[in-house]
Parts: sequence; C-alpha cells; structure tokens
Amino acid sequence: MKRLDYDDVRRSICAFDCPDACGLLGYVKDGRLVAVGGDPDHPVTRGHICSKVAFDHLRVHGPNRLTQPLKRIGPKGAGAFEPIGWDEAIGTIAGRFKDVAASYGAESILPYSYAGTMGIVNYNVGHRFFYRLGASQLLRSICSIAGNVGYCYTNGSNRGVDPEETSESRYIIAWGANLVSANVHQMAYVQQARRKGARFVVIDVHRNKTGDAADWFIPIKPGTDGALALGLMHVIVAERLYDAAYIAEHTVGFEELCSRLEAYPPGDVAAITGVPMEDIRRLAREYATRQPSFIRIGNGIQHHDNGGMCVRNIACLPALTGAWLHRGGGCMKSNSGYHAFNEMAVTRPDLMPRAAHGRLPRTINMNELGKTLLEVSDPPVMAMYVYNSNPAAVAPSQAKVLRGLSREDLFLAVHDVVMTDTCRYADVVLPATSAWEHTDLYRSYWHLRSAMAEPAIEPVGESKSNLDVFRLLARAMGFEDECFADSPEDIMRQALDFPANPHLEDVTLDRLRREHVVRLNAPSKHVPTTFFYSEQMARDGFDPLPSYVPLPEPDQGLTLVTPPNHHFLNSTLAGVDALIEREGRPTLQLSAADARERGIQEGDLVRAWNKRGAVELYAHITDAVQPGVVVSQGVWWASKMPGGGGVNQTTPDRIADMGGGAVFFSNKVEVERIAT
Ligand SMILES: Nc1nc2c(c(=O)[nH]1)N[C@H]1C(S)=C(S)[C@@H](COP(=O)(O)OP(=O)(O)OC[C@H]3O[C@@H](n4cnc5c(=O)[nH]c(N)nc54)[C@H](O)[C@@H]3O)O[C@H]1N2
Ligand SMILES: Nc1nc2c(c(=O)[nH]1)N[C@H]1C(S)=C(S)[C@@H](COP(=O)(O)OP(=O)(O)OC[C@H]3O[C@@H](n4cnc5c(=O)[nH]c(N)nc54)[C@H](O)[C@@H]3O)O[C@H]1N2
Ligand SMILES: [Mo]
Repeated sequence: MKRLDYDDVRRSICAFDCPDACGLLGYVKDGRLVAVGGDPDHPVTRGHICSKVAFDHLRVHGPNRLTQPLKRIGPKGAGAFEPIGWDEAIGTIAGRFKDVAASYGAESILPYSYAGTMGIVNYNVGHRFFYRLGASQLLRSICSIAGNVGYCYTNGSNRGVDPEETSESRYIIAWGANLVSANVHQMAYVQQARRKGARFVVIDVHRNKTGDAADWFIPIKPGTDGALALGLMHVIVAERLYDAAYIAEHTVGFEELCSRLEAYPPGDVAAITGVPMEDIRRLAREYATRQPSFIRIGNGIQHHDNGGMCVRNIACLPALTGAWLHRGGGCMKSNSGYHAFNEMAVTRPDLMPRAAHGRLPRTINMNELGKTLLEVSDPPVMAMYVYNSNPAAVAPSQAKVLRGLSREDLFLAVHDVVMTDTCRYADVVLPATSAWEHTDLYRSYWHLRSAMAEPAIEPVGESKSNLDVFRLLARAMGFEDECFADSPEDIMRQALDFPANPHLEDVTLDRLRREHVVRLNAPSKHVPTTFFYSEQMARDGFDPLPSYVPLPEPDQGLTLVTPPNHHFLNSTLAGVDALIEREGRPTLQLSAADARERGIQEGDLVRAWNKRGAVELYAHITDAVQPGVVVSQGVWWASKMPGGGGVNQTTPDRIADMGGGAVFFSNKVEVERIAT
C-alpha cells in the first residue's frame, strides 16, 4: 500500500445525517484534505468509519465542487451558468425577496432545508433569518418525524437505550433498520453482543446486508409491522410471559391493551404480515424470555402511511417484558431527546412578524413541495431558497417537484457544496463550505456524546458557510437585530444554555474545546413510563390504543421500496466516482416469480411506473425480496439514471398518520421490461 503523504492531522466530526456522528481524522497536505479516517479517541467511533465517508476528500475537492457564486444563463434545469461575484449574488437574492414580499407578501417566500449538515449552528442559523423575514415556515418532516411522534406518545420522549450498553444485550432485534449500511457502530455493538452469545434478529421487507448478518431473518410484507407487534404482544399476554410487577409500576392502560390484543391472534397476524404463525409464536417467546432484550427501531418502517402507529406498537413491547430494567435492555428509535438544546435561542421564532389578523406565517410541509409550487395560490410561492437539501432528488413525487422548480415565474436560489440536481434549476447558485471548513457543534440522534469541530482546511474557493451567507443576506435586507452578528461560538453557547435539559449540565463550550468529545450527563439506565393507553392520543384524534391500519393503496401491482444504499448518504456522496463504482448501477431487485411473469431477465433495463411517474432501472433477480415487493436502493443523481429520472418519480407525496411524515415506501408500481 502507498504511504499516505500529509503534513497535518485534524480532528473533526462527521456532519452527515447519520446516527453515528463519528469522530473523524482529516489528513491535510498543502491545505487540502487528502484522506479521511476514524478518530481512535472517540469512544463510539473507536477509529472505525464507514466505507463512504472514508472517501469524503474526493467530494470536498471533487469535480462537482462549487467554488464561485453562479447565475443562470440557460433554461431552468439545463445547468448553464456563469460566475458572478458575491455582492451581485447577495444583492440579487435580497432584491428579489424584497420585490416578491412587496407584491405578494413575505409568505410567498419559502425556505427549503433539511440535514445536509447536522451541525447545530449551520442546520439552524437560517431559521432566524426566515422568521424575521416573515417567510412561510417549513415543516421539516421528510425523515423521522412520524415514528418519533409515535414513539413519544408511547414512551414520553425521544429517549431510549444508550447504545453503548447494547454490547451487553442478549436478544437484539433490528426492526426496519439497516444497521450495516446506516448505523455501522450499532452493528459493531451487535457483533460484540453476539460473541457473548446474543441472538440477532432482523425484520425487514428485503434481506439487505443487515439481514445477511442476522441469526434469524424474518421477511415481512411492507407496512404490516404494526400488526406483527400486536401479534407478539398477544402471544406474550396469552402465554403470561409478561412482567406483571413492571407493568404495574411503569405503564398505563394494561387492561385496555389486553382487550385490544384479543383481535390479533397469531393466525390472523400471519395472514396480514406473511410471517408464519409458528414464527410469530417463537419470536414472542424468545423475545420475552431472553434479557436484556433490545429493539433498534429504524426509519424504514415509518416511511409508510401507518408509520407513526407502527412505531408506537413496537415501542410498547419492552414495557410488557420489563426489558427496560436491564442494562442494555429496552428499545430506541431516536435518542435526540437527550441532546435537546435551547432551540428558541438559536432559531428565534419570536422574530416572526404577525400578519394583520394576528396569525403567524403559514407552514408548508416539505413533503408536499411539488403540490405547493404548482397548486398553492394564497399566496403562491414566488421565491424559494434551498440550503442543506437537494429536493430535486430526495423529495417525493419528483415529476411534480421538477415541474414546480421549472416555473418561469419562480425565483430560486440554492446554496450547496456541490452542483446538485436542484442547483440546475436555480437562478442563483451559492457555493457552501463543507463541514471540514467551518466551526460547528454536533450531537447524535443515537449515542449520548456531543462534540465540537473546528475547520480542518480553509474554505474551498469562494465558498461560505450558511452562517456567513445568512449574515450577508440579513445585512442586505436591512435587518438590524443583534442576532445576525452572532459568531459560531455565540450560537453554540446559546444552544447549550438550556437548564430545561438536565443532560446538558456541565456540557459547556470550554469543555467541548478542551475535551473535544463530551458525554452528556445522562443516567446509565433510563426507565420510561409507557402509555399502552394514551389520553394524549385520544385528545389528538388518534386511537388511544395500539392499532393496525392497512396501507391505503389498492392491493395491485408491486410495492416499490427505495431505502438508502450502502455507499451514498441520501443524495450526498452520490456524485463521487469512487463510490458510484463501488455501488455499481441503479438496480431494481425483484423475485424470480415476478421476473418470470413479466419476461424479465437478469440485467434487463426495466421501467417501474405508476400514475405519478416512471423510473428506469437494471433488473436484478434475487431471493432477497419476496414476490410482490421490489426494491431499489439509493437516491441516485438524475445524471446517473438510465432514464434521467430518479426513484422519487414514483413515490407518493401523501402524508403519514403522524407528524406530517413522508410515505416513500407505501408505493405501488407496475414493472415492465424495456430492453435487454
Ligand atoms: N449508507 C447510508 N447510511 C445512511 C443513509 C444513507 O443514505 N446511506 N441515510 C441516513 C438517514 S437520513 C437515515 S433516515 C437513516 C435510515 O436508515 P434506517 O433507519 O436503517 O432506515 P432505512 O434504511 O430507510 O430503512 C431500513 C430498512 O427498512 C426496510 N423497510 C421498508 N419498509 C419496511 C416495512 O414496512 N417493514 C419493515 N420491517 N422494514 C421495512 C427497508 O427495506 C430497509 O432495509 O440512515 C442514515 N444513514
Ligand atoms: N426514495 C427515497 N427518498 C428519500 C429517502 C428514501 O429512503 N427513499 N430518504 C429520505 C430521508 S430519510 C431524508 S433524511 C432525505 C434527505 O434529504 P436531504 O437532507 O436533502 O439530503 P441530501 O440529499 O443528502 O442533500 C443534502 C444537501 O446539502 C448539502 N450540504 C451539505 N452541507 C451543507 C452546508 O453546510 N450548507 C449548505 N448550504 N448545504 C450543505 C449537500 O451537498 C447536499 O446536496 O431524503 C429523503 N428521500
Ligand atoms: Mo433521514
């Protein structure tokens, strides 16, 4: 192996939207990042990082990197731009914002952002600007919200098992969670636990890398997990495998739950889920009798119409068995509750002006972007500012989104690190720093450690951080509020100054500077109160008990599930050649039976389509998917797709049962062969 040539090593933190929030080492030579490794001193990362971020230097200095502000000189979508200066770019955006606000009202301006960076400063710093402007508010609902709401109804807050304890678990279920690809260090704890005799069960609609690593892989029909959870609870109650003392002390509504469970005997549940009756019984018995047991609830199961309730049902299980009392026992969906920071101080919703009749600016659900751009008229969206996100690739119902972004009367500004599919529709493109180039504070939605990262290299080209750009925009808009002069340190201090969260006690900026990675002040054992019956849900118009509602779409065609792949991070990294090479090409996995029925052979170019749109993919015939289900992994850039459109051409922009969540995977398509 060639020896790496570098002159400096800088500690950093991975800013991507991934549970692990790894400690990184950036190897720097002549001011350029030349290699990326894992930080051996980060207690969770322990020197090991995923096979995608190890190539991050190729994104940071790659051919798609934006280095100058640009203005559009061709039709929307074509990607023809010419460089302009920062003054002209900021002046154009502020000028258009002022014009549009004067003609249509400030609500006609829409910010659109998600999790390009998870840094608290650069994720949140746009909020205060758009609040002050009076722009439409954005409901950031594309990822995990439905399940998180369902979990919180059940267990009170987004807090669960500390993953660092799960190497001591003896029964581990990954439920709709692709740990090998999407949460590698959870997988490391699973392997440690297995070496000590733990059993590892995976419940998924297809056998991915995590299913391959399981002791027992249980395939299930999409969107039916809520019923499986009810069936497991039925068996646990019927066979008296529950912990009565725990239930009496730590739960609400056990009797009501028991009457509900009568409707879910294993035979009926087998018919709904496709999981054989004997497997349901066996899983319930094993789960209830091996402690500590741990369920890692993934985001896959909640990207369905019934996703919130599905997570709620699963989150009831550890309270039946008393698993929470054991170290490494319980469940977790998200641990973001431990890291709650002073969001009001950072985002400043108090800056929002009230409209004449006293109401706050309207809220737009980010999952309804296409619909919003094409159909909303009171007022219409006339200007949009995208940062930390690539909606042309990741948002559902892509055909509508692209039609909306193509509107000649829409002004679009996009701030990104690289030239994305969304940038191609922009009137003005702004170059952003990567997390290697700016200061930020990081938390994890999985482990309980917080960290601060300072720049490892100078900004590439003329790129600027979100913080710096919003500072410039605020000045150009004439906003004089003091908060628009805040430094990253000011915002980090505001975030951490939050006595309402006891877990932040003693987590200070000085300590983060000194120690780099700081463990939250969190108890080693979290025991929630579990609401089998939830008054709050009844008040909010939901069934107060765990329930199962089948997916709405007519039972015809194939269900197309499009979860993340191993080498991309949503659409980020999907432009790095070395990673595209490792990922291969965009495929459609289908069963031999479904292939035969349609005359499809291995490697054929096929079209998956429905009334929303069509996507072309290469067929891969495999027993990893069940008949009736087809899978395409990864959000590929349009330029890498044989038909020029992504999987989101087909995905619905309906809204999940809770929180306004996305329903990417409740998606029916027809599949046909195009060419050999
Ligand atoms: N390599 C990689 N890692 C990532 C990401 C990435 O793009 N690539 N993205 C990051 C982000 S933003 C997120 S939200 C997480 C997502 O990572 P996870 O939380 O693991 O969620 P998904 O990968 O969306 O889905 C997990 C599994 O759920 C399955 N699934 C889909 N529908 C159902 C169902 O009805 N029932 C069951 N039982 N399973 C179902 C899918 O087939 C998939 O294998 O990963 C993060 N980490
Ligand atoms: N079909 C299908 N669609 C999906 C999913 C799926 O499983 N299937 N997953 C969904 C999920 S869970 C999620 S979370 C979303 C993810 O949706 P997004 O959050 O939009 O994720 P990315 O596609 O990675 O786009 C993030 C963009 O932010 C940019 N960026 C990074 N750092 C910075 C910065 O500091 N400043 C600025 N201005 N830009 C920056 C990156 O270059 C990148 O282009 O996708 C969703 N879409
Ligand atoms: Mo996500």
